[in-house]
Amino acid sequence: MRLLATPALAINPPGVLLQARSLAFAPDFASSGHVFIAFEGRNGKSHVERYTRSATDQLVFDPARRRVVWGEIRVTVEHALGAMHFDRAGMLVVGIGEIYQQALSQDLSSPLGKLVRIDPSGDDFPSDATRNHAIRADNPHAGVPGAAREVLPRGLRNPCRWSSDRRNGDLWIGDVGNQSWEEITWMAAGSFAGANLGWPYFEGVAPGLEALPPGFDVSSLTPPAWAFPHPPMPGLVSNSAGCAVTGGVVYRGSLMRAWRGRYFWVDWCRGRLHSGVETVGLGRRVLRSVIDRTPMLGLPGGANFAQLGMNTISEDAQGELWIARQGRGIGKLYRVEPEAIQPALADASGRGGRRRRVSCPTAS
Ligand SMILES: [Ca+2]
Repeated sequence: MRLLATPALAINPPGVLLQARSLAFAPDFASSGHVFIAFEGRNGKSHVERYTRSATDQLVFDPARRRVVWGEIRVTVEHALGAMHFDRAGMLVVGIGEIYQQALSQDLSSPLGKLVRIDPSGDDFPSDATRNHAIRADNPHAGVPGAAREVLPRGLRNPCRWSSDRRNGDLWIGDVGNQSWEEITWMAAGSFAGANLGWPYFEGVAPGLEALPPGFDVSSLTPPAWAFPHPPMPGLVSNSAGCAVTGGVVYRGSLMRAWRGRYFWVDWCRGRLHSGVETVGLGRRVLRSVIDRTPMLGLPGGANFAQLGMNTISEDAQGELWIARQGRGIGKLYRVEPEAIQPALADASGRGGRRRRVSCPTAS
């Protein structure tokens, strides 16, 4: 593997802050050449845009062939657009954080604090130049008056990293908590539309920032499959798993057969890799046998990635695990291999001028 000297796409007009958040290749990329990019910038707002491969050079995208899919989404730097993936129906699903206004997570008229699902090939908002996408009729709020028709599950704080199990389509969401708990939620395919994950009424398994409304049916909420508390402040010196979850993936690769079917995630604050076994117990979807896998990674001197911002754990086409670490001069992409973790692609750092760091969770 080698890093090409010329970026496939540069979208950073002079003087405009941009911070890439996520990208997704169209399911029909081989024929369409479409790639979708979520980024923030332009007066503090975030955008999903589509770019198309150059007709003359297959290794680059043509900045002129740009289509705004959803623009001008008001977010904060910390809670912006997150992971973006296509679902099995070919719809684009994006995680969006709230903006320190907790009530928005429960407000169906807002896309913030939600996962949203859009059809980027159409336009159901012809009078809105910032919304150039269609809504599938099976979106759970497609016909709800006053609701943002894109909304899937609500009640999230900062779902910046989530994934879909390639084997069965189950959804796994890492939701970054506020001051005390991190949580991971597992929902079976087909069950997550319209679900409510509970923020700001709950933070992990603890009471959240807002009291439950009178008469609210707590049983209607989807509880986390796993939650872990932050370490005592200040410092990160306890055995806590961390303070800003970087949601992961269910391993379906072949390099580490014993790990198949386990859910792997990391934490932005402590930089440790964990795994858990998915199971259904007492009517709930939970993780059990949670193990800190960091010592097995064979890092020099037994080190981990503490404080180094592991902001993505994902999978490749073969289902193998990759971890990205952010930071100017230290940004790297790693592939997890048996008994070792090998730097696979060096220098994905901010060096080089225009490239910006890719960030996701922060401790805030
Ligand atoms: Ca439109």
